[in-house]
Formats: sequence, C-alpha cells, structure tokens
Amino acid sequence: MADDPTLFERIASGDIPADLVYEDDRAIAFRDIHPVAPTHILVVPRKPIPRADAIEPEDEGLVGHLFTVARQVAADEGLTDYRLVMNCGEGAGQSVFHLHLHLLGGRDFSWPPG
Ligand code: D5M
Repeated sequence: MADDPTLFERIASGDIPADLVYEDDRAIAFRDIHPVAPTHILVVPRKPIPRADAIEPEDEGLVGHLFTVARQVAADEGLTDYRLVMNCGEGAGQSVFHLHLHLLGGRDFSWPPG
C-alpha cells in the first residue's frame, strides 16, 4: 500500500492551500506558515524525499535544482544576503519529513545558529 502523501505533497497537489511563490515540474516554493524572518520561504521538491540523509545519487540533479530555485526566489524577493537551511532529523529541528530548504532573509543572522 502506498504511503499517505506528505504535508508538502498535499500542498503541491493543491489539496492544502499555501502562499506559493514558485512552481515548476520538479519543485515548488511557498511562504512558511510560521516565519522566523521577514522572508521565510520553503523550497520543496515534488518528490517526497523524507530527509537529507535519504538523498540518493539519482537525486543529485533535483537537489541542485532546489538551490537554483532558491536563488531565483531570493532574487524575486529582492534579497542579496540570505540564509539557506536544511534540517535533518528531529534533533536538528526537522518537523516535516519531506525534504525542504528554508530560504530566510530580510534581517541579520547570527552564527552559530541555535
Ligand atoms: O520545517 C518545516 C516548516 O514547515 C516549519 O518552519 C513550518 C512549516 N510549515 C508547516 N506546515 C506548513 C503549512 N501548512 N504551510 C506552510 N508552512 C508550513 P522543519 O525544518 O521540518 O522544521
């Protein structure tokens, strides 16, 4: 039996509404429902890879595409400086187990992250 669709698959299919800022045949981007910066956008592959350590060699092109999309969205948002974050596992802060890049911008960031 097929797994239930992930939250982000349901957003990609239009089943759950989201504030989409970009979409193509491989990826979507939409505003995070709990923003932690003035710009907080999630860049998500349509393929439901659960987490960074489940990325396979065959996914390399897709994962590279996420960064190209992030670059495009950042430019569209007028961002020159921004942070890209991918949490892997609950201990690192991952709460949705469908791969995604956080694009954060519009304020200064400290290092190291908390
Ligand atoms: O990031 C998962 C992110 O997903 C977190 O910042 C909240 C966001 N989220 C959860 N549900 C939604 C919906 N419905 N729309 C938009 N954004 C959402 P993680 O790195 O897994 O903690």
